[in-house]
Order: sequence, then structure tokens, then C-alpha cells
Amino acid sequence: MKQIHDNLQSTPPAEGSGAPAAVPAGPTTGPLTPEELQLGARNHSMPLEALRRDVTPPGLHYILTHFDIPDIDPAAWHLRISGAVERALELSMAALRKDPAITVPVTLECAGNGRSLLSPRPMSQPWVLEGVGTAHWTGIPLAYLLGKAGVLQNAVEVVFTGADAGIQGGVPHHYARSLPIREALRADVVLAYKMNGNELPPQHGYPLRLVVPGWYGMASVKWLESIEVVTAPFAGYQQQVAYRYQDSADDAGTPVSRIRVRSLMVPPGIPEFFTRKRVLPRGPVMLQGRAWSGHAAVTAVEVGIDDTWLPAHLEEPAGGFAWRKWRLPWVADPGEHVLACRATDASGATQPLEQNWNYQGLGNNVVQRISVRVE
Ligand SMILES: Nc1nc2c(c(=O)[nH]1)N[C@H]1C(S)=C(S)[C@@H](COP(=O)(O)O)O[C@H]1N2
Ligand SMILES: [Mo]
Repeated sequence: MKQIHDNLQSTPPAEGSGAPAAVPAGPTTGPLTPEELQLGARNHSMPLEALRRDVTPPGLHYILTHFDIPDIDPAAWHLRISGAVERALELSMAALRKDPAITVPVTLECAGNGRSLLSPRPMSQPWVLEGVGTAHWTGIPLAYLLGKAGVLQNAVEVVFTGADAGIQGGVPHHYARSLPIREALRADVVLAYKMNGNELPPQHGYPLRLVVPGWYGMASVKWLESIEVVTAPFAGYQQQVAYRYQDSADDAGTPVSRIRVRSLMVPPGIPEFFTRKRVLPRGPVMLQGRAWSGHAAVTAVEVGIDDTWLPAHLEEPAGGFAWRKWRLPWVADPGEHVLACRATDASGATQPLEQNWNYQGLGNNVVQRISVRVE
């Protein structure tokens, strides 16, 4: 325990912060820490069997909340739109519900998905593979509200700030992220107040959240309170420090944006409780899963059976940034097997067979492997 504690204190707090705060040290090969377990229990993943469904019910959809879920009184809540606009706006939920609404099917994935499989392991939310889900988000197109406010010529980004606050890297802040102006004006970026046709649940951003199709989840700010059009790039913690592909702590790195191509498989058969190993009877079995990419349409999924790769059949997706179902019939023969799946998108990007390690453990789209025992 002592060593873990020392680790957590050993990195100096980020520049400009006050008293020393617990900043995780660099990546580790040690056992999972109580702090990671605490994050992992709060921020649950989507059980892989939910890959059978086109739409993920809230409760099975993954959750990632850095700080606490705020308790917002919808009657007192307002959305402020300000900054480089012709008219600043302050809108109640009742007013927003009168605006034209759209519904967009979107696969969200946390940029840290796969982190706990990395070696050494960056200390943060310890996702295995299931930090993903697909929902139908209903709300006002962001471009419509920005049009109402009138974006000025010199605007470069739009900053979205949530009601939730905490300390990360020693820096106290509200969760906030920005989007380049051209992304903010896309027709499918939505300010959502409904998830799968029902009221937005507290953990998913009630009463209003941003959803940015195709981008890793960090862009989709929950519990949205303010939208500010800015004339210089946003330098907030979640933009400038977190969510960067870095080789080391000193590397400035590059910002994380769109979701890298990925596929996952519904583990076939039944699990052994503690080892989580899959067991299935010999004979025909339909292997199935989902594939998605935030860069370009998924064009192929190959299924690896003991490292022999076969093309899977692909179904049509519900939308441009919603996952595609794939399936491949297999005749399971007795013995131990390793199953895998690998997707490719129209940009030519394909999933790596070896982990793509980086300092924060982001954008890790390594192929999933499942060990099965056929009896
Ligand atoms: N206000 C706020 N928005 C947030 C976050 C947060 O902690 N606070 N987490 C982000 C991250 S990292 C992800 S992956 C998604 C997760 O969305 P979900 O919990 O609805 O699945 O929300 C994003 N929006
Ligand atoms: Mo995330």
C-alpha cells in the first residue's frame, strides 16, 4: 500500500496549481490500485453481450464521469450562449424544447477504452474493452442555435462547459472541451435532451448534453451549462493537457479527436464465473459483433480463428456514425481456440494486431482476442 501511495504523490502538480494534489505517477506494471478500482466501479462499461443490440439501453451503455454527477434543478437551469456572437442568449429548457429537434444514432466510445490491457498501464479509468455504446440522441442541432446567436467572422472554436467540477492534474476546473468552428457547425452535432426516446438519465448529462458524432466521447460534454464562441484556441485542462497522444510526460503530443476504427465480438458460449473463460459445445455457432470508425465508413471485418482470417458479413449501419453489425458462421471443433476480429474503414485504416501504446493510454484499438474451450 505504501508504494502505491508514494506513487500517487510522486509527480509534481501541474504548473500554476496551488497545493500538491494526488497526481497519478506515470504508467505502471503493478497490480490495480484501489483508486483505479474506485474509478472502474463508478464508470462502468457495456457488457459485451449488449453488442447484440442495435441500440444500447441506458444502464448498459458505458459511463465516464470524471468528477461527480451534478444534481441539476431543470426549472432553475439555463443554457448561456456567449462570446464572439451577435446576440448572447440565455435559454431555459422549456424554450429549448420548442426548437426543431433531430435524432441521431451515435456510437460513443471512451478514448481510454482498452487502457488496462496496456503494458505498462497508464493510471486512470481502467477500461478493459467495453467503454462503448450506441444510442439515439434527440435534441436541437447545435448549428441551429449558433445560427440564432450569429457567429462572428473571427470565431475559431466553440467551448462547451459542464456543471460538474473537480481537480485533475492539480488543477481545479469545470469539465470543458472545445470544438473547431467547422465541426461545431456540422448538421449532425446535437444538444441532446433525450436518449433512446426517453428523458436523458442523470449519469448521461441531464438536462442537456452535447453529442459529437464520430469523435471520442470526451468531446460530448454532459450537463452542459455554457457555450462560448472564442477567437483563440481553448487552453482548458481537458483540452490542452488531457486527451493528447503523447510518447512520454514531456512530449507535447497531438490532440485526440475522431474514433479509430474498431470491432468487438459478442463472446460466444457461456463464461466460467471466475476465469471469465468462454465454454461452448461443438458444432455450428454464429459469431457476431459490431464495428465502427469515426474517420470513414467501416468497409470490412475479418474474423480470426486461430489466426486464420475470414471475411465477415456486414449489415447496414443505422447512421454514418453508428456501429455496423457483422456476423460469421463457424463450426466449432473440440479443443482450445483463440477468436479475434479486425475492422477496416474506407480511409484504409485497420486495427493493429499489437497494442498502440501511448502515455495516457488513448485510442488503443488493438484487436480483441477471446479464448474459448469447445467441448
Ligand atoms: N461534463 C462532463 N462531460 C463529459 C465527461 C465528464 O466527466 N463531464 N466525460 C466525457 C467522457 S471522457 C466521455 S467518454 C463521455 C461519456 O459519455 P457517457 O457517460 O454518456 O457514456 O462523456 C464526456 N463528457
Ligand atoms: Mo472518455
